[in-house]
Amino acid sequence: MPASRVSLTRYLIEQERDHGTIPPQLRLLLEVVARSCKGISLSVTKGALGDILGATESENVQGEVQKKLDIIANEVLIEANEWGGHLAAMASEEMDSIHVIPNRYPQGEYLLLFDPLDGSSNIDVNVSIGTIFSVLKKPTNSPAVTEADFLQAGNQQVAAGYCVYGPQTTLVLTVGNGVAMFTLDREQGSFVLTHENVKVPEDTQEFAINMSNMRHWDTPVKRYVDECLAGTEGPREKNFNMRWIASMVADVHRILTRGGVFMYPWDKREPNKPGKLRLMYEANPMSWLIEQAGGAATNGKQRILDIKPDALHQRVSVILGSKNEVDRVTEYHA
Ligand code: AHM
Ligand code: MG
Repeated sequence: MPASRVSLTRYLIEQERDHGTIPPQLRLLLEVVARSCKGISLSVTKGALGDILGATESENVQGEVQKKLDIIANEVLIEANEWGGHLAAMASEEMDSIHVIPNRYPQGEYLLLFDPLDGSSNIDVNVSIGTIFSVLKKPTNSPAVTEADFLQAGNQQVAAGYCVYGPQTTLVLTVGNGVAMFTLDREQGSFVLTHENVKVPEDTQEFAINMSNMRHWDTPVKRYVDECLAGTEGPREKNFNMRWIASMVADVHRILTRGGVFMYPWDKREPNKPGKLRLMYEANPMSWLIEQAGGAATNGKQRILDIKPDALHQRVSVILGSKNEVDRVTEYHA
């Protein structure tokens, strides 16, 4: 912990002062996202007492049944971000199409994308979940916003982060100048800077993948995991540990904290889809955070941040984390 407590607001102001990376509209945006996450965190902690558990009868654009909390979190983010004048439009994993800021409010220059509640299968079982967000700039000055404005590669992000709702509520942020972590002080109601210059170790002995899909994987992923499982007797000559939380936020948070490699690769269950995870709401923000912490992120063939999206809800294969392991899995794909 730094000697004096640095709030999120102070961090953002000092970043702007020192590096010029957070103009006032972007600061407002990040503070509003953080405030939304505080609200979502409160709902999460209420659990069965707050009527937030269980599923709804609706499905999202990907055909997944929406949980109550998916919808609540989505609404919290939309309502909080609509009126401030910092955004032109929003896009969410839980909405079919983009949400343009209504005419009654001023329109700003930023685009906000989010997975309002990541790790939905963990809500009802009281396991860590989170909110993931990504910020782009609207590419044109025209007042009309279209879906095409969102279709920018991840290397164009101006801010990205997530908030993990676990034993602690932690907000993790990059604006392109390293990664900072803020822990929610519940008594004060504020996010306090608790880690700066987060670094992912280049090497690791821990991997994260849903092993139940093993029979559907492609050869390079199978080879990599087989070699990890062979331990000291195999070509890697060391033992590996495995973790799979099924909340990307929680798996990525562990990797940012102590290293590791996370994989949700393409597999043969749905061969026409490039993967399960979404490029714009999950892979891009997480990849930028990981790279900003010295790690790497690819889809097996190319850097995720260089993928030019051709659809808002596009999916992608994801391999991210400790650099030397990501490089190895990527080489196996060559
Ligand atoms: P969600 O955004 O609907 O929660 O889905 C994404 C989640 C990721 O957080 C996690 O890595 C993955 O889905 C887990 O999938 P699986 O249940 O196939 O292991
Ligand atoms: Mg998700």
